Amino acid sequence: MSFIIFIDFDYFYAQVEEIMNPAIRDKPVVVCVYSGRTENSGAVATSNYLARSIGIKSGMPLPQAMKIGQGRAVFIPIRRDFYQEFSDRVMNTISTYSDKMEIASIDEAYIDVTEESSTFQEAVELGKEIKEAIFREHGMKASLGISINKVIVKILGDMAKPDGIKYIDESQVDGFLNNLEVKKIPGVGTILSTKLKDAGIVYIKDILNKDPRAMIDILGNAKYTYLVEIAENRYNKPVEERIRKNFGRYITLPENTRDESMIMPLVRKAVDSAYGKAPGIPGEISAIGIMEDLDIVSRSVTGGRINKNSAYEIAESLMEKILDSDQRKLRRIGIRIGKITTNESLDDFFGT
Ligand code: TTP
Ligand code: CA
Repeated sequence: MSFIIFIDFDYFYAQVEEIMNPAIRDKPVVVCVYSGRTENSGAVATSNYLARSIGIKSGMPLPQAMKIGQGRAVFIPIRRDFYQEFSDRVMNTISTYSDKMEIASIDEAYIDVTEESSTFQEAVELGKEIKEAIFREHGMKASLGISINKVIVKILGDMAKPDGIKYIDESQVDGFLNNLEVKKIPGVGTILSTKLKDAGIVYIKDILNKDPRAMIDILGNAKYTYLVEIAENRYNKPVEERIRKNFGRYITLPENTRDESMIMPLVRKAVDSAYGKAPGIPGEISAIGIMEDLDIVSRSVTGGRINKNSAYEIAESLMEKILDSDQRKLRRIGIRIGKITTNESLDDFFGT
């Protein structure tokens, strides 16, 4: 049994533009890809919900969008690198909640929080914390789905839009699947769902009552297997670690505290864990304190090769510096190590 959280940033490109320029927030915002052929040729990349409510949607030709939005909508040329950088920062915040993270696209990620939560309720609390953190630290609104597999969480995340959380625990999954339309499943587009409807299939469970050969004719082997696994609640494709490696470990304290007898053992535990993941000896170590209000404070040292024995002491003194410099209680602590020297790079250095 896994606890999985899916996070999808709402109307992502357009929301980044709103965050950078709050003055446009109350207007329809349209992010445009200009093709350059003529002045207004191109298409809508995405738009905020106000723009969508008046009919301006992704993929729409620009002249049409401009006609609808004339006089009130704001049209902004796309700036992909900027959105990517913004995304990296938000993903980085999310990555502090679990080592098992799959960045699925510029604005979608799955994290497996099974190890971080002893009950489903704790996974939900963690989801709420993540949602708060990405809003607080980046001003970004996101929608979350929380459940036991990647397909269900993605569907829940879509249902949670905008700016919401939806979750269902293991005991509710059967009921959820019973009422789940096949067209809601990721990977089932409009063309396929129309074909399935013609074959008498509206709900995912309908597939189980049909002749497999007829189904495979429509779906192909792979998609048929995929849909049957979902319908029978056997789907369990793991969250694949797809993220830039940073060899950090964050731990949530049992309660918000400044009590060093509670904090320091977890600092040492985080050091153990970070060193356990690293492929060599670090030249840099950082302690991170996530405060009761989710603000983040960090201290680090760089230099030489920091072996694990000295790392405990260094990490504790860094954490003390954080506590000395700040009056707030800590909610989570983290240790991050960097500038790793691997055995291979030492071999290079000595020319062996
Ligand atoms: P989506 O996840 O499809 O949509 P969204 O984030 O804009 O809106 P929401 O999740 O609230 O429904 O797309 C993610 C980003 O990908 C989107 O912000 C812009 C980009 N994109 C394009 O550039 N062209 C497109 O045709 C689509 C659909 C998205
Ligand atoms: Ca999105």
